[in-house]
Amino acid sequence: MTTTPITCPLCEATCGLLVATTADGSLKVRGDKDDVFSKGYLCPKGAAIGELHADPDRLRAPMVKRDGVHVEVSWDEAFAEIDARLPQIIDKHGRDAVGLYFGNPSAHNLSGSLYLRPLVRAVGTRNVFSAGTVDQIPKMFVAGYMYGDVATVAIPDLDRTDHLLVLGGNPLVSNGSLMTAPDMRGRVRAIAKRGKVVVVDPSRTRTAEAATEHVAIRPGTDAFLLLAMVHTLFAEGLVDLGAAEGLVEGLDEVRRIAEDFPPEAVAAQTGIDADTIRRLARELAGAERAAVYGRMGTTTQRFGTLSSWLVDVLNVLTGNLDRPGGVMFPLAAAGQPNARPGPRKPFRHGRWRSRVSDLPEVMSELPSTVLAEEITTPGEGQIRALVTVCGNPVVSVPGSGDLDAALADLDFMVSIDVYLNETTRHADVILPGPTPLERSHYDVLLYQFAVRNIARWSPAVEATDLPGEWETMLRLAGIASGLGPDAPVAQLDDAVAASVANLNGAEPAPGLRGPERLLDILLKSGPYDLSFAQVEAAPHGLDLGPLQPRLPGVLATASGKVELAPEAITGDLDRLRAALQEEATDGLLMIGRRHLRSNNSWMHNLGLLNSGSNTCTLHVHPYDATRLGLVDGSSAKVESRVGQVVVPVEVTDTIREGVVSLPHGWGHDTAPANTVASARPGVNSNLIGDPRLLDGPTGTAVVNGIPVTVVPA
Ligand SMILES: Nc1nc2c(c(=O)[nH]1)N[C@H]1C(S)=C(S)[C@@H](COP(=O)(O)OP(=O)(O)OC[C@H]3O[C@@H](n4cnc5c(=O)[nH]c(N)nc54)[C@H](O)[C@@H]3O)O[C@H]1N2
Ligand SMILES: Nc1nc2c(c(=O)[nH]1)N[C@H]1C(S)=C(S)[C@@H](COP(=O)(O)OP(=O)(O)OC[C@H]3O[C@@H](n4cnc5c(=O)[nH]c(N)nc54)[C@H](O)[C@@H]3O)O[C@H]1N2
Ligand code: SF4
Ligand SMILES: [Mo]
Repeated sequence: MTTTPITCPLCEATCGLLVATTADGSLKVRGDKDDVFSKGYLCPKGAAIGELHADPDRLRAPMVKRDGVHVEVSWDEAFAEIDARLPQIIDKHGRDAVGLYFGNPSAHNLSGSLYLRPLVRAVGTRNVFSAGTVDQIPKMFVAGYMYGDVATVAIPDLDRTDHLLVLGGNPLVSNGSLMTAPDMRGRVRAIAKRGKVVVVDPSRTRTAEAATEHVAIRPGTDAFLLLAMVHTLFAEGLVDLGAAEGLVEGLDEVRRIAEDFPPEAVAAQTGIDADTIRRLARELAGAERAAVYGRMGTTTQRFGTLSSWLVDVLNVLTGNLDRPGGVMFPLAAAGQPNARPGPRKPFRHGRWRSRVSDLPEVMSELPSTVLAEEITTPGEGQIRALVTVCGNPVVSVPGSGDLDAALADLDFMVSIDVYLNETTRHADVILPGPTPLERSHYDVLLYQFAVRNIARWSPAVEATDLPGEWETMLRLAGIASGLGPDAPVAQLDDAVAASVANLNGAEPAPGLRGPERLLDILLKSGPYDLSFAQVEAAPHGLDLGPLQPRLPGVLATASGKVELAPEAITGDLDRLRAALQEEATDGLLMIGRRHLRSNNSWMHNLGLLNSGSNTCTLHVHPYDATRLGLVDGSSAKVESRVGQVVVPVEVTDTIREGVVSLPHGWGHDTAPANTVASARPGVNSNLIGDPRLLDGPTGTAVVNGIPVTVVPA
């Protein structure tokens, strides 16, 4: 039996696992107690990594669609097919005729995090989309304008804080996001024991249960609550910038903005009484070390940017920015833009706009909700071919019905993906990659958001015939660059390595290739002067210590200061002020939820996970159930502006009155190849997700707070 320590690539927690392989090929997975970060923790998904590896429905050869049916072909045939069809679309219609969508697992994949950029560059299109615009973009937009770089996100210093205020996050189930930390349960409980954990959420989640206080807010109203807290801090003389004193621009403007939002003015909209709001503000200011943290419920809602901004404003006003136990800026060992020496260009957005709906680019991406219309609306710049990488937009993006139909209209589609699913069924060519046990790993992206500074590389546990996804991306990039299907991968890779070496000013060790060579360059040019050889020699990881203060050097704004009131953000306040005048209606708002044993849309094909309480049901409060004539276990029809679904009802007082919740990532009835998932398919919540409901500044989709009607089915 051999035992290999690996990093779990299934979520942002980056747990260390021990994978034991016996002579007969069977696998055992447990948490790695020696791991410097996770210390033995794992969740049910990590435990199912062996089942994922062995899933018989997983693609193990390229597929080409012939007469409407996907058949296995050789790699050369697959690339020949792409070369016969993609370049001619580019020649005839230009590079913007190719759309590119990359999904969540690309950020959890060493090939994806290092070789996606060369692919994007080779395709050369402005029509780039990702799961980020149904996720975290407002947080990164705010980081970009406040601190100068989208990756300069202030992370709660979980292990030293005494007071954690969580808005719209459920880390006990999600295992944390933009806050990389294994064992959230343990970490959150430890804070609750030594201080306070307050969870603001329309649903009494597992995190809320573990907290010292739960505040059941009305969906979409966090910006009101947070502004009223800011108002209280100024009104009661509680503002104290601490370490950020002298480094902050725009304090007076924030004070002026908050004047219009006394707690009494927002109580009705938020559903939180004025005394509670004042107390939350006082307790936050009074805590020795406190951190405010917002996630999906604050980013994918109608005021995603304003809410995300106000989270950081509160951290600044209470002196918690950049102090131990507050929110801090991690210093990753590799690839962190804000650790690069020399002047860096401040972030800006809107350098181009989407063709049909005129929405701005953010981080060189357009909102995924416009992908369908960009495919179906004729004219110059229409998308005629699509490349998806690790993405399932047909399930993940609001307006799924239209997108599903639009993909069928494309002239050509290629997917780098490991399943024949709701999205890839439209692909003319599918190119699969190795399983998490068949590839090496290093979390280049996630360590930039970790609550401790960590470096850890892990090798493949098993050999495979499949090419690495970096090789596939390079071959695709070669075709898009007009080099044909047979350009030698080694040469393409040398060119990428040379440009990364040039940009970062470090030379890789001889003999390395692929992701490890790039990683070596990034580690050598990084702040700890590490090398690939050093991380290779530390199978349980290198602990680089707790987060350290990084102001002011971490900033890249034009002023060199923290910009507390950037116009790109405050420009959305008129929309917020108008919303404050809206009459509260008794209409229902739908929000999402995650289950411990789901992972967005793609792990429902594992029997260990798709079972028991992991169900696609509509949570309805008992009061609403009675009002609407719904009983537990019955079926309800949920309808929005764009569509309807029929779903089983689960009556529960964990959800606030006036709110219903439906998990996303289901609706596998159109993916029969995945036998487990399609037998227990659930419904696709994004069939009722409205592609026109967007955050103002960023165009990020609203998946939390969708107006719906619910009736017995
Ligand atoms: N209504 C609603 N919608 C949501 C959300 C919500 O909360 N509510 N959440 C949003 C969020 S936060 C996210 S991140 C998105 C996710 O949206 P996506 O990233 O589009 O979807 P995933 O479900 O993560 O699907 C990942 C795809 O990658 C494939 N895959 C898995 N592993 C690999 C691999 O190793 N290599 C390759 N090449 N492919 C792989 C899977 O087969 C699947 O097709 O969904 C968003 N959509
Ligand atoms: N088990 C599991 N883990 C996952 C995933 C998964 O699908 N399953 N997905 C991964 C991904 S891609 C991501 S991005 C992360 C997301 O990580 P989280 O953001 O922690 O996860 P969510 O469950 O979406 O939490 C959002 C919370 O916001 C609440 N909410 C909804 N509307 C509002 C609102 O208007 N205001 C407030 N204050 N709260 C609101 C919801 O009730 C919910 O509890 O999880 C990751 N981890
Ligand atoms: S918490 Fe995330 S990283 Fe840890 S075992 Fe579970 S899926 Fe893997
Ligand atoms: Mo996500």
